Amino acid sequence: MKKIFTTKMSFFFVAVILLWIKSYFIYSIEFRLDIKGGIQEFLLFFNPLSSALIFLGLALFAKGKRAGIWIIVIDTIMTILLYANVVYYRVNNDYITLPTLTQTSNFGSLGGSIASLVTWTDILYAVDIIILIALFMWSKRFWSTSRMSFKKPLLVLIAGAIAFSVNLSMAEADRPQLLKRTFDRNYIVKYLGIYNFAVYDAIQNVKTSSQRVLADSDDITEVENYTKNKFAEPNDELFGTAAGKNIIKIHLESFQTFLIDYELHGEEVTPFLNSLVHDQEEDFTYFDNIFHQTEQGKTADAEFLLANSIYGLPQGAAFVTRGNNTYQAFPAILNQELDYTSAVFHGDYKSFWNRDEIYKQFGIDTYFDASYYNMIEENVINYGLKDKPFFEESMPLLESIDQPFYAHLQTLTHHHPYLISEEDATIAPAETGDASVDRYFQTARYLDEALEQFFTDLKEAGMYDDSVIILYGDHYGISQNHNRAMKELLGEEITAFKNAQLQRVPLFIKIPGVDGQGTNHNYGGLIDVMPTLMHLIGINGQDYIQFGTDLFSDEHNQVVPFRNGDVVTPEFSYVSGTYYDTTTGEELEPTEEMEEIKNTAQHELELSDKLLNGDLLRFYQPTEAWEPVDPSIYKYGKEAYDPFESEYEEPFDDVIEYEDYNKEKEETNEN
Ligand code: GP9
Ligand code: MN
Repeated sequence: MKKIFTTKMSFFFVAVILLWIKSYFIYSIEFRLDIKGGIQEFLLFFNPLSSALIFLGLALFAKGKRAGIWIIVIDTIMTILLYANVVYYRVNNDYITLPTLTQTSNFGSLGGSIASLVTWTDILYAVDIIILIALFMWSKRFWSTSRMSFKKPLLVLIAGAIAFSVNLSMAEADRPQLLKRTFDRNYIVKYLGIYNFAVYDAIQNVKTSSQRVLADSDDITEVENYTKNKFAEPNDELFGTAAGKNIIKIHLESFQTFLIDYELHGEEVTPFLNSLVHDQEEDFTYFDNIFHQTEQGKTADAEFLLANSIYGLPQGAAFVTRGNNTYQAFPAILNQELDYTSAVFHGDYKSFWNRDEIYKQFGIDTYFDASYYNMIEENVINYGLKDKPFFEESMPLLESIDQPFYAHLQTLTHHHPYLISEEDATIAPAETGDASVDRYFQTARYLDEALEQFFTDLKEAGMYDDSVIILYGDHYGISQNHNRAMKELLGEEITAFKNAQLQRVPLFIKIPGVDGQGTNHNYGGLIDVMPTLMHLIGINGQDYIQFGTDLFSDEHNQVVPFRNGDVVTPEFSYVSGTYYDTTTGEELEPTEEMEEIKNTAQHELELSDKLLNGDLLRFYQPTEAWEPVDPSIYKYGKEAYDPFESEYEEPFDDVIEYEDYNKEKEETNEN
């Protein structure tokens, strides 16, 4: 018995087990990880093991008793890292990242209240270290003084690496492309643990900062020349027609253009949106040839395109990996040029897609995230708040902010895997047998109804007639994994060409006091929305770096680069290396001109990447009066702004568990 506790190896394993159990225990009680299903439950328990084996295992390379000291030192460092995250989480509901460490403002809120965040029971989190020290003092006299053979620590590290691979592959099966898509810190911590998250975060930051360091002010000139040359002069009749008006921008989650006027079982799926297309009285201009241009960042990419007229990145979400860049985003421009306020409304928690950080760089004054909404069981489905309560509860919040405002409302129910309760479904599902595709129409209908109600509320509040209203689909909802079902629904084979054409998303714009144009067939992308809006508001876009052009301008460029390098124009489409006639879908032999157009479009994407990777806007002064955005002045959450001081029930306790959620994701792999 004594022998078991007196060797270096046994001391090491005691340390591993204690750190493992402690980490699991702290994750469970301190972080709100929203664990759903057995796999997530298991991984939360399992994930500290690999870190404990690998990090503590390094200590075993030290000679003799020093190995014991190193185990204690490394254990203490890991505990400090974990505990610092606990304290940070208690205030910010988020984890520490390297950039947040350098932005002292993040700790500003911590400063005064640090004492209230730490309780005496926290000392329990160090109990294992005290046990280890005692065990070490007692047992070290029995330890051998020589270095152990290299084999043993090596085996430990290999075991740690195997545990990590098992962990990561199970996590990726449950959440495809977990690390690449850079979803949410919460996900990475849930699946891989806080220690692995810290390593991941460090690697990301080294990558980002090295590219940034190598860039200099000359690099912006090439980008500036390109965008100035592409700039399209405003449409004289429309320029400034919306000056001083509120902007209400509504993000239609996963909404593709094919839904407009689509009939299922002889019924319109989205009668309300269809009425905006067809009813001239509504004065909307509907664009039917707009493409989404997003990649892995999905919603975040769409938001990014609309707020900056800069493309997202080919991999990962710029929202996350370039979340600390300098931007000259639309909300900040509106504020500096015309004294607008800005707010985002969204029924999900603030750290998703790193919104709570990048919004500061965009100059967004208020972020009404899920903490402002009543997230009770009946109001919540899938990723967050259902669209109907979302719009309903957004109304008073919208009325609480200073006008003129830029308000961005982000819907959520019409999101893969399109979960909907029976009471909320007012149209029967499609019958392809592909469950998420079948429900896609039901959640689209639900969104349509939610919008109709919101428009009524806007009218009642007197805001409808006096606001610019924009609606846009953010990205596809049905991926190529569902081609069989889509073929059945659309009555044609989903070829590569057809799939590219399906990347259309609707765009609606209403300008107060200006007649709608009905359907505008101009080709464009989400990249073009900001330049269009700027001109309507009466700000000339020429001074700013924007890759898109005004959709209403006679000089608007109708070449649409996709983020994957494909290109669509009214005449031809370039899809995975092949040219097609956009109208007929027939393959084409490319002319030199077509190749040049395609190359220019791809060059544009490269310039956009260069701009982001080098953080080049920090070198750009758009106007004499321009003041770089200071992210430290923005604070989000009810502590910063709470118009009604409403008390909501503690979220998540009541969130519905979806047993088939993970199963379905596995079947479809990715939405
Ligand atoms: C989550 C929501 C969904 O907050 O925006 O993002 P998506 O999965 O569409 O990128
Ligand atoms: Mn989305």
